Amino acid sequence: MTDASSTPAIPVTIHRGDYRPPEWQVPDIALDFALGIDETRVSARLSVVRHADAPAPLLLRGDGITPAEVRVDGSVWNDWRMEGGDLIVDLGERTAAMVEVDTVINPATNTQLMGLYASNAMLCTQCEAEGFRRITFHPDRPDVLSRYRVRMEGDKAAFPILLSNGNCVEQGAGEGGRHWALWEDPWPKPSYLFALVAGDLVVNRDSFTTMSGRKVELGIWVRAGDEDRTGHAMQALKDSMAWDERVYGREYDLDLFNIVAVSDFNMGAMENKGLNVFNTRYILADPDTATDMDYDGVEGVVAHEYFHNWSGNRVTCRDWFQLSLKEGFTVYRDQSFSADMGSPPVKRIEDVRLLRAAQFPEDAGPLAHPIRPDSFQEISNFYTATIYNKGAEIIRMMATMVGPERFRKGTDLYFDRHDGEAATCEDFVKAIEDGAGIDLTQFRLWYSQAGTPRITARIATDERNGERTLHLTQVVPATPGQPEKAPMLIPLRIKAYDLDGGHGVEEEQLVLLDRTEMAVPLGHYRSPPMLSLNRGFSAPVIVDFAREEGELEWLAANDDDPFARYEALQQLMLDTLVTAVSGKASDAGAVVDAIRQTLTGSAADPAFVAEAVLLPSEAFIGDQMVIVDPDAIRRERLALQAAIGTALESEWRAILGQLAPAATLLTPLAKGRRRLRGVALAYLAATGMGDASELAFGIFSGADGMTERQAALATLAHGDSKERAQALDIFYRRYRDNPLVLDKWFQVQAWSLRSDTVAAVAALAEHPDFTLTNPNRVRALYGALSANQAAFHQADGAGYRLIADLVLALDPKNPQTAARMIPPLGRWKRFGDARAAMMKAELERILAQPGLSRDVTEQASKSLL
Ligand code: 0A1
Ligand code: ZN
Repeated sequence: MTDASSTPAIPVTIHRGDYRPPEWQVPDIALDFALGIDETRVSARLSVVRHADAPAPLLLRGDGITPAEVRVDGSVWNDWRMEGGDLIVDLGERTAAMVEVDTVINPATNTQLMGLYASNAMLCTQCEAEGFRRITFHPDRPDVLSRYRVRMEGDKAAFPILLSNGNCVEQGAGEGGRHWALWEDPWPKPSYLFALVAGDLVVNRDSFTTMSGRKVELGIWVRAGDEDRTGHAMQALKDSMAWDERVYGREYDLDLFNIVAVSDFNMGAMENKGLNVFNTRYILADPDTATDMDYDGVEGVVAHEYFHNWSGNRVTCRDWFQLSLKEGFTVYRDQSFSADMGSPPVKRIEDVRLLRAAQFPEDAGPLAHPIRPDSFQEISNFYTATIYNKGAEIIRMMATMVGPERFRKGTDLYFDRHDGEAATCEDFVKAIEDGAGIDLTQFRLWYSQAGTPRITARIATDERNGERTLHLTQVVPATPGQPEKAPMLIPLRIKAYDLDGGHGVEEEQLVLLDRTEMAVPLGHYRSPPMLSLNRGFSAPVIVDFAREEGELEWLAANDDDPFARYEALQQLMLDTLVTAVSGKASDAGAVVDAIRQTLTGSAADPAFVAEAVLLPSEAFIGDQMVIVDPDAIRRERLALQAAIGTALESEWRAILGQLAPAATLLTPLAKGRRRLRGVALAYLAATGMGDASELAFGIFSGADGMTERQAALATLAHGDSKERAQALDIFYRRYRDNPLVLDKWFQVQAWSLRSDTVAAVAALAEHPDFTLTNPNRVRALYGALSANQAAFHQADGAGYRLIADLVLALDPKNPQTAARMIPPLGRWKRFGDARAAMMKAELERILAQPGLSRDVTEQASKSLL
């Protein structure tokens, strides 16, 4: 066996239109593992059945493995050959056969974290999307579904716990201190949902009784010492199970549900059938080490993976072009769940903020792709904000257009029709059409057209009679490979407020914008109506609307849709900032007044207030401009922050003067109050007031939990006080043995608004606690740097160089995580000629590296276009 990756020199492009049904199915598969950290022997028995009419060779995918022996129907078989990494077995005229292949793999040297790998002396698997082929030869495509029987054997001291999908049906002791277990999963599944875990783990056990009265045993498996930090994940799991029954009528279908937390993991978590594998950061939480945001992350990801049991596992994807079928729908489901568990408006604001931060730039850059892509080279590169988050918005729009009851009829029909199948996005849309009774012909364009639609709104007045008309236009921008676009169906929730007693409609309406230009009669208004547009962010679009003077202020204070209130205040801040950045005189007065109003608003939920008064991010300000000037944005944003800090000093001090809620209190109200305190501290610190560092240090030292501690540390990290150094040092010494908290220590320094952050990141990369082998650590340092606009775009190009160096160093170890660092370099068109030249030069330097992975090659070469 070799561990060489079978990456071809010239990446092959795979096209959605080339899909052909599999010629062979594998109804049953038995796997036998003789486990060892640096040598694991795998024997696979595949019962294969021909579906093609004529004889066809059996194509079994492989990546970095070689067959030790091939047997067919019990006899050694020589009619096979290798093609690239794949194994082609010639079965002659046979229509069915039992094919056995033995392989040997080395989990210890598997730094890609795909297939079977070692993490902290434990063995675990990651098979989505195409990792199963690194374990054994197999068609390894999601439309081949099999029943799995998994036997594993290993040293009992090293691997006391042996887990796989489904139920443990037998176990026993072997010779020489070894033991074994046999697991069976009754539900046919694609290979990407296979999982195995072996190691020294402890469990938090609980149970859940389903709506039909079946008792399900729940287990969360972690390393000894971590079990006390699994309570929140367990509660989230039980809440998710109950929610999916209540809201979607979906019941869990095995007697056992296990979750395992691993430290080295490329993504957030994985929905393997009955055995979810999680990044520790989405399982472990206690008030001393996790922020409120971390707690919410745990709850959301546990729900997401659990919901996949129906949207993903029971109904899976036909091919990887359909990835958004399971991901968009499941993100929509987890967003709805989290909204129900906390505050719906605040959750909506957070989701939209994420969409704008991660997906809009993707849709506007060289890597733009529709939620159902037409081609790819490496599927790992398509686990994107477009597939996930824009995908969720597409599902949300369907739900908005038909309402909750009809939407439920649609999803019921979808699950009924396709249970046990590998389905397509088209199958989902058809089920919603048929079940909910709606024509989605034009709406389907959301699946095929990339790019964020841009809407222009204008209100015209008929001077003779005071009739007002809303004129809407839409433009879907050109994206790579899609120069021309057709107009989309865009559902816009709108409401026009009448301040002056005309006869305007004051009810909310759902406008279905389905053409390039459209006129919507609003009725008669004596003075211009206050128009609330795209309420609740009903469509993932950009709206340009030249507003009347004072309109945004009015909406920020009075709109009855909280999202629209938030949006109005954000727009007011954006307008002020964009004016300032373009060198024109701007006035912070209106923003200050609107923030004051929001702070003192009577029924104000502190979590909502905290979100609403937060300034837009530097990146989002940049997104409003044709050519981004990161330094001017940094300067003007800090200036506005300081002005707001000074003008509302007593309000901020009053918020901080109140007692902080106990860190153990995790109610939405307590979380909201902590969030608002963090925002207040940041505003005060921005003023540079004499006591700001002391104040922050006081909060840092006095904090009884991580939310306040991290907020204070992050605030201090922006400055250069002696308290900054002290706090960083205290934090490091206290948490140096807790990897997840140490990630925060790296992260707050890379987030810093100081002018020496790039140099600081370069120095931190040499820190003894920094390592390229842990994706969380890499993201904490370098991911934070590329999210720090002015630092990443430092004028001398040092930020770009650092990221490119990282990509080159990481690619040979972990191409998937390396490739994820490239997209920020691909935004060169927006940052002016000097920066563009440097960014392109770094992309070219990456591409010049011999032996580059398919992952990085695809991202870097597309980023240059
Ligand atoms: N399906 C998972 C995401 C996931 C995808 C690929 C992975 O490989 C490293 C891991 C996880 C989800 O949506 O949660
Ligand atoms: Zn998912």
